[in-house]
Amino acid sequence: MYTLSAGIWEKFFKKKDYYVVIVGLDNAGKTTFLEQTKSHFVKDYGVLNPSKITATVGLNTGNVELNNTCLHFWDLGGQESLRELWATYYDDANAMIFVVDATRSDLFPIVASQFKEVMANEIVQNIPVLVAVNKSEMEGAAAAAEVRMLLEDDNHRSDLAVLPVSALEGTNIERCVHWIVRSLASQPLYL
Ligand code: G3D
Repeated sequence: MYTLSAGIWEKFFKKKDYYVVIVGLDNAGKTTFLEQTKSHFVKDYGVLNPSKITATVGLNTGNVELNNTCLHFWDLGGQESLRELWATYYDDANAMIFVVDATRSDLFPIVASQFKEVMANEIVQNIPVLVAVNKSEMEGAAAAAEVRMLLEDDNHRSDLAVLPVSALEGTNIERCVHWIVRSLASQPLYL
């Protein structure tokens, strides 16, 4: 009985920490996404200054608090040599954001094979995954539905979302973060 009430208390009232990995090819906009997330959710963080964003060589981190949830973001470098390191972060990850540059359809075959590899990981199969179809404000950018078709293949999962975003302009950033929080909150309660 105690365990049950302690479990319910924890689920609803205790501040929860979750780890969210942000992956995607180099230049997809991962760091901009994280910076924009911080400027939306962290008080007094300041306005995003794109010229201060440089390529991710190792890891960028950022924390965002919403209600009783703290999201710890890890923005992982996307260069080919760094991609094999992504999996070393999955063990502790509770959710994933996979950023796609919607303007680079020439890279879609690489994106699709990278996504397939990521989704084949057993840990990733059990955490919510949000595909941020970035740079969607640009003329000629692929629509989210097109990217969904490209990536979905046999991934018909309910905890997979594909959303158009503009990390630069901040479009849909809040929606993405709220989707992550909702998906994490609806995970089963283990007592
Ligand atoms: P990465 O962390 O995935 O490597 P970055 O990518 O966040 O460093 O972004 C790479 C480039 O894409 C940056 O431009 C950045 O301003 C741009 N970018 C990121 N998000 C968007 C977006 O939503 N729309 C547009 N138009 N550009 C975006 P530079 O010129 O600094 O390389």
